[in-house]
Amino acid sequence: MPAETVRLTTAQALVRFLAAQHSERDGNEQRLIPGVWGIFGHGNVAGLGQALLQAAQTGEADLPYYLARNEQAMVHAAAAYAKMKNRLQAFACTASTGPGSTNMITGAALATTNRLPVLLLPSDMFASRVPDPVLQQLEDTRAGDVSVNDAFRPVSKYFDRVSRPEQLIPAALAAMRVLTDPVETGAVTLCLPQDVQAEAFDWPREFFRRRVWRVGRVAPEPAAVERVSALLRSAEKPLIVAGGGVVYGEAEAELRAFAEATGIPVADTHAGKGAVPWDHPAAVGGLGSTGTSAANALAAEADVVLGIGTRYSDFTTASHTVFGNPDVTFANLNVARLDAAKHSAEMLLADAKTGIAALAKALDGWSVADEYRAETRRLAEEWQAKADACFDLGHGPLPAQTEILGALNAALDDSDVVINAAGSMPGDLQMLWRARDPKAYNVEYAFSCMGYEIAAGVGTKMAAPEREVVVLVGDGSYLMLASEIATMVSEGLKVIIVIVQNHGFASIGSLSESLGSQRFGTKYRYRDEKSGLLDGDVLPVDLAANAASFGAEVIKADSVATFRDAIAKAKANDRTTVVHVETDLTGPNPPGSAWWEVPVSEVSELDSTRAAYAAYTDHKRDQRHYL
Ligand SMILES: Cc1ncc(C[n+]2csc(CCOP(=O)(O)OP(=O)(O)O)c2C)c(N)n1
Ligand SMILES: [Mg+2]
Repeated sequence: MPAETVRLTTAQALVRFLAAQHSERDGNEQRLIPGVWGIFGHGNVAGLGQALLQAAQTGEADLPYYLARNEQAMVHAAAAYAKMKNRLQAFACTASTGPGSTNMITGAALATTNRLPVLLLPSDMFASRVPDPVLQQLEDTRAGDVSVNDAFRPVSKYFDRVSRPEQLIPAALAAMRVLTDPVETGAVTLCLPQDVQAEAFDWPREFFRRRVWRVGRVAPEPAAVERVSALLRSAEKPLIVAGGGVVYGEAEAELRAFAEATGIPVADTHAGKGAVPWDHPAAVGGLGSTGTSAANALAAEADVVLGIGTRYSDFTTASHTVFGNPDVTFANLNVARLDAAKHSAEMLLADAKTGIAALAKALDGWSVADEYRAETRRLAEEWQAKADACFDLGHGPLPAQTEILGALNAALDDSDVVINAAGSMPGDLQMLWRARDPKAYNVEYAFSCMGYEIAAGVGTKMAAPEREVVVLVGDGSYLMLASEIATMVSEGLKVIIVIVQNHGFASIGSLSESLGSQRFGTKYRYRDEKSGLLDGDVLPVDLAANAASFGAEVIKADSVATFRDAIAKAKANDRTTVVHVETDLTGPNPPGSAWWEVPVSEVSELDSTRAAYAAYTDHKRDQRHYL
């Protein structure tokens, strides 16, 4: 007997399907796709747009629609949401053909590099190829089936183009499989030609049944546990590197207990911050190029490094210089073989929670020497004294950024979330921010994308309405993508946005200076007639007025004291509040203790560049392959 069918358009079928998907881990079930972000154009207004309207009006599928102002921003909002939800939920994003869709590519790359699930639904050219070329069509002369959407391929963990309605069935199922796979997850792209979206088909009803995608937990192989625990037992100066996998795997309790029992110090990456509270006896803070002196000193001597849920980004390893012991060996606990195998490590393939529990059992009764515990504490306290000094510089006439960060950190509760992505703040935050809650620190630092911050505020507040959400955004990032403040206002999302105004790029400016490039092109200034360079007067750009124009309340501050007052007012407010604070573009920066490789010109007419090149070659000598 033929299976029972229902006649729907491809878009109506997709909406019904998405509303029926769930994820489950540790017995907790939730909607996998809680809603759809979008901006309509001719590519999706009549297809997916009609399907979403019909779902809302008839109640045949529950899939709320959210209107963004920029397609890149809506993907950032989706990624931030998934990050808050430990990758168990993912938003869909629909965009029109051409620019609407290509605007999502940066968001896709961010999601994929950060291993965060987002479902992208770019509209595509007519599958029929009768209207040809339509508005915004690429017209590749070498191939009839290429569209701008092919640019999604390298930035997507799964890519498909639904050229006939029934192709949606395998494509949609594959998309859900990849979204819910902690190893594979990232941006998942289903291209939807505009005619196919509106075309009807007799769908098997079974396609729309309630589905639960089991995320599960991968248990480690006993022999691998044996090998890794033997390696740790042999260590005198072991060090844990805690990455995002600890947070996404909800393994905080296991890691804290393991660190206490064994005394192995824990350094963290951006994605792992907060898994172990900053004042835990084993905590030594951020590792690498923007790490603390405590973590970097321990890394320099460590004989065994246990990476847990980390992808060992270039920042984390200080461009392969931070682990300095000639005999250092690695053991990596990770769900992904890609990461477990890094640095020629002994691999422990498991999720962080089950993996740490297995190691704790195997190492029961074993601990590092008391002297090593004492050394860890001494280094951590030494670092915290340096951080305290950064918070209290009395710098003037404008405050230093570190003082503003210190005041903010002190004013927030443990559960309040801070968001950032690019500029000088991620480095300062990795060194200085004191987090006690793994969800309280949302710094996107795989793609470090200017423009993530405000959009991420939207997604984070949607994911955690009970938490105070604070976006830290530089003036450069603000100028790139501030438009989602309008979305916050229209959705009634209370977010605090702190605009750190320093009239340029503090980050790339100080990097430029250290590389002998004299801060060239890193200030927002009028072009000076004499020099011909952008080093004239400060521009009259008024970001506070700009933020107010979106309907947010704005408070201005120009000192640590007025900033404290502004934050107190912002916390008491019940609507989106922007705190605009002026800081010194030139720091001072917190004390660094590691390198980051940025190549310097090998030949130059400039003395500053030649000096920087000499320093660069010195550092290059410390680089290791970890074989
Ligand atoms: C989309 C994007 N473009 C360029 C960069 C390179 N970049 C990194 S930081 C930075 C300047 C950031 O300026 P601002 O937001 O004012 O922060 P500040 O450096 O002043 O703290 C630039 C251009 C980037 N990370 N992302
Ligand atoms: Mg700036």
